[in-house]
Amino acid sequence: MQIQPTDKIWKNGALIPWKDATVHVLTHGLHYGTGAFEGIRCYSTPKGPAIFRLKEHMDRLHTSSKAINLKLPYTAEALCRAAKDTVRENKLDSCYIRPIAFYGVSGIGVNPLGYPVDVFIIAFPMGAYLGDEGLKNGIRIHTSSWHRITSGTAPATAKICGDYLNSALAVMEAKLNGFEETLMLNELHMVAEGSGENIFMVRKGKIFTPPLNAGILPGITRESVMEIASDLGMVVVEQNFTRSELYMADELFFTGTAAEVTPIREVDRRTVGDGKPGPITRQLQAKFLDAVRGKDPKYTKWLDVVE
Ligand code: PPE
Repeated sequence: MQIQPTDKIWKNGALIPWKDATVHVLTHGLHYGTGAFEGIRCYSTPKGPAIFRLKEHMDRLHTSSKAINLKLPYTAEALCRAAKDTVRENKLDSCYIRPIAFYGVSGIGVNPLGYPVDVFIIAFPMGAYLGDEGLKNGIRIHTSSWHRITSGTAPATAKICGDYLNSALAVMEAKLNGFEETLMLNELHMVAEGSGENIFMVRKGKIFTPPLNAGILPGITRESVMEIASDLGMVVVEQNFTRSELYMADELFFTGTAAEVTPIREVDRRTVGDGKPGPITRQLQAKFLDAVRGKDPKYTKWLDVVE
């Protein structure tokens, strides 16, 4: 995905020019994936630009960092302020925000304990992650031959840079095979998640999504959609399910900050439902998009206005 540069990037407490936001080639995080990151969206709302569930994202950055023994030198509150400063400074109305923290430069070797930590926050405009067409009419996916990383190998429930080699392998495989996204199973052959999205399945009016112990990222969009669904009186069950159950689904959709609520219209060359986004997917997508754009008073609690 191409991005449009903005003016400033937040680095270790200061806003610096976009072109100066570089790292040394000996950065530990580059060699060994020892970093944690976030993906956050800021939406244009009637009250101006507002960041969706900012505190939850910065809290997750802390949780992810803890999993790799990385001590973040900034509190979640300080990082929230920094994210808002970055959006304001770049005069962005709606954008994607990418905070990243990683072990920096000291020596060489796998052990990063004692290394300095660098923190950056980048903000830039972003449209529909899986395309406008995908958001509207649904995408085609397949089941990856790569399993989702297991919790016995790496912290699967944390957003760690190195974990994304797994996602990158899986999404490249999908693209090379002509699909728009991938779906990974875990080592127990249970459905886990996409390369950067959580998955939901609808069958006979009930909604299912894998539990955290399937080895998935605890998605903030996932949690928001679960809350919206329950507010609408829908039943959402966190339960493991198999690949073959996907073929019996009435509806499937992905959730994620970047992907928002993206319907899935085909899985492993099998049409989902009648091949069009189903009624539950459409209703949840509409409610979610209203919530993030500040159009539903019930969910303005999730918005942090950039004054
Ligand atoms: N699973 C994975 C593996 C994942 O990376 C994401 C976010 C999610 C689930 C959904 O989590 P949440 O955003 O909190 O609802 N993926 C981010 C990165 C995408 C990228 O291209 O980089 C995102 O959506 O921002």
